[in-house]
Amino acid sequence: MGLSRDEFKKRLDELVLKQKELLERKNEAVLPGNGIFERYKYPVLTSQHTPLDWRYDLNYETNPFLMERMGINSVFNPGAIEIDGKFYLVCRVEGYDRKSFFAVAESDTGIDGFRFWEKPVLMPETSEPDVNVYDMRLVKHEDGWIYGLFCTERKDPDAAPGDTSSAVAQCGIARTKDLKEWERLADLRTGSPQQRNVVLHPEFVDGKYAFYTRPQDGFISTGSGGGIGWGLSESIENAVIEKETIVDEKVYHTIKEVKNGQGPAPIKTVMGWLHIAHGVRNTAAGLRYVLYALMTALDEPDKVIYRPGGYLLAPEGEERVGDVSNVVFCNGVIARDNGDVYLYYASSDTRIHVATSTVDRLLDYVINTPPDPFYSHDCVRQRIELIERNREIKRELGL
Ligand code: M1P
Repeated sequence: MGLSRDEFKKRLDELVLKQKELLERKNEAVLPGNGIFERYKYPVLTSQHTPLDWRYDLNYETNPFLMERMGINSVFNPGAIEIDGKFYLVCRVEGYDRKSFFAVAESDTGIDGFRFWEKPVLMPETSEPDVNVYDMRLVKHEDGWIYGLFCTERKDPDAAPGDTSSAVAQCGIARTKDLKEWERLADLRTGSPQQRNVVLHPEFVDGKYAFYTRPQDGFISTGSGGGIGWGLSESIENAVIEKETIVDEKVYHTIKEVKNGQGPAPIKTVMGWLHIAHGVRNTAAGLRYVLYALMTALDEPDKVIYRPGGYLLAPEGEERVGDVSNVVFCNGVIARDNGDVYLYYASSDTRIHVATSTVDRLLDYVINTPPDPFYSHDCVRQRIELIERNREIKRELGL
């Protein structure tokens, strides 16, 4: 029973060749784009980019059909960081068994050529094992460490008998110097029953560690909580937020009417802290996740100074479809010293894409995009003003 040794070798060669083609595929910007950012033709990482030896038993004796023994379902929601000119993504990788874990992939270009390191990250645990971990936000903090904040999920101890899906989400914290050795710290403690989308601010504020949070009552629903929160902690080893305030709340009949959450750590610019966040609205087809931007004051990172209306990036084409369709989610961005910005976003909880822009373009977007007027009538007025301003320009341009 099983393949002959020759057939086994032939099948293995085919698998290796197919993956080589995928890994070496060059990416290209989709032009002309919208001027704010460029999307790219191909995702930068998918489940098929994971090494074959993570999925196949390559031993003829124990796997004579050369079957995929332990499949990878999806690769998404990566934290991102640049170290010595290289692009690193700490991806959320989900096995066929539904468990997520972290794995590092690196690239020289940031738009293609991402390769996973030999093994995924074996994240140390606290005394209370994580059932699932996901969505790491990487932050180079001014204290000298690289922090990875992520969601740690455990079964809800108060779940009713027979309820095998209720979970409690909290913020796990780990730190590293090289993305290889990780020191796990105590989970963040706040007054909220649940936390997701917690992000460490890169600088001390009033001499304390500062966190963007997302207080929520339930696992999925934010209930009376919600909004991007903010809190300070004396310590990072045993981080506790005594007082949580809301920086950016969810708002009726907007792209963030159901919930929202901070994306990656904000980018420091001359004009303020530039934030990418996600907003969630309800539809008959379920929740729709889009990305939006805002800016907070340099000296008060919890005070919003620009709030462009509407979304920055929404799912398009194949991005719309996946395990959790109609979702884009971003928890990783790289802003280089030359002002180039690489925004890593996942589509439909399935695969990772990149969009490129610059700090200058994003500043222009955040500062000059009109805020959401919240009423249809005012939205029309806003658009008519644009049309009228364009009338003369169009004449000059001969349009
Ligand atoms: O499925 C969409 C996203 O749902 C959650 O985000 P939020 O807490 O804002 O609802 C997260 O589980 C995220 O990983 C996921 O992409």
